[in-house]
Amino acid sequence: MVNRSLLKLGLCYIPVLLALSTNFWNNTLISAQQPGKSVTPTRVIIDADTANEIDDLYAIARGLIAPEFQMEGLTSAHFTRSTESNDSVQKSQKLNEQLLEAFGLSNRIQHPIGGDRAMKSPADPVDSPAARWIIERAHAGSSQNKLLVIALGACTNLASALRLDPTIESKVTFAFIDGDFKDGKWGPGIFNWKNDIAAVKVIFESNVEYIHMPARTVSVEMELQKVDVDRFLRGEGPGWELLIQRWDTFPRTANKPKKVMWDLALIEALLRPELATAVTVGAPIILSAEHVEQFPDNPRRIKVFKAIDADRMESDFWEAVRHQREADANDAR
Ligand SMILES: [Ca+2]
Repeated sequence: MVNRSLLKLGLCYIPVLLALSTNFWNNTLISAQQPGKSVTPTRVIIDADTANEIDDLYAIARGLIAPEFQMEGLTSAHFTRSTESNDSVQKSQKLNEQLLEAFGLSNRIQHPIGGDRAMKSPADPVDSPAARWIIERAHAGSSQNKLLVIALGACTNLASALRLDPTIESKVTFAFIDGDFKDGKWGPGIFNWKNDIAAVKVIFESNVEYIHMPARTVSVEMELQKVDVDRFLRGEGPGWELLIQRWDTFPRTANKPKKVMWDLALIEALLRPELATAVTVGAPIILSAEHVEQFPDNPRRIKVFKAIDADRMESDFWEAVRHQREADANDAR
């Protein structure tokens, strides 16, 4: 029963507040520094390889209930390294559709399917409804009202959108999770990074405003406990039940008492910058999926989270769920 209060939140924020946003990062920092002050919700598309793991669903749900986000889309990503068509994106798409349906949001949040393969090279975009939707929503804004696109899987759709229409560059902020950053040095990623290294190169070598969450040494600290999942989500409606079901039935998490919620750490860091430590550094030179060259003086500057407060992020997640539950209860009265 999230939909009614989400609708209400959406209506509260309609264009009255347009003037404020300069870019996503400054806007969010302003909100962090001035608690309680109303800020423009950021226009957001979440792009997720939802079927690959279970953390995507928890991250997406956190985004869906965030009044700071005006959700403009939930797009699907593939999760193989293949540059040949494969059905992994369809699995993510199916789960995205189930999740939106369970939260009663299917008719309100666009959910176009993403590319069905990795880019063959940085010059070869994979065209898809998701990439086209990113382009369309980017042009609905401006450099003063950017679209934030958050990649929780391979960043094929983001990079392809940028390649298909380079004029979106000043109108979007991209965020992505995987490739590592430890003790001031970049390293290769574990999964998303390798699933489309050409797409990573496109973004790192562009001038798009970019925020990076390292997985191997940073978001790995973000965990949820199954006992909390059962305690706080059971009986709270089909959307939340789907999250429990996913934990219970996914082979790598079934019967596990806790789970690293990689992707949730990125959503939390974007929503609550005070819970993460970000630095602006030179982008590395990406030589291959396995090798990067350090380039601290690279004029291409990007923001990277070098640490997170995982305990407070976990608390924030449950607080947001509780707040949503109360909003739903008020709507039901
Ligand atoms: Ca993911």
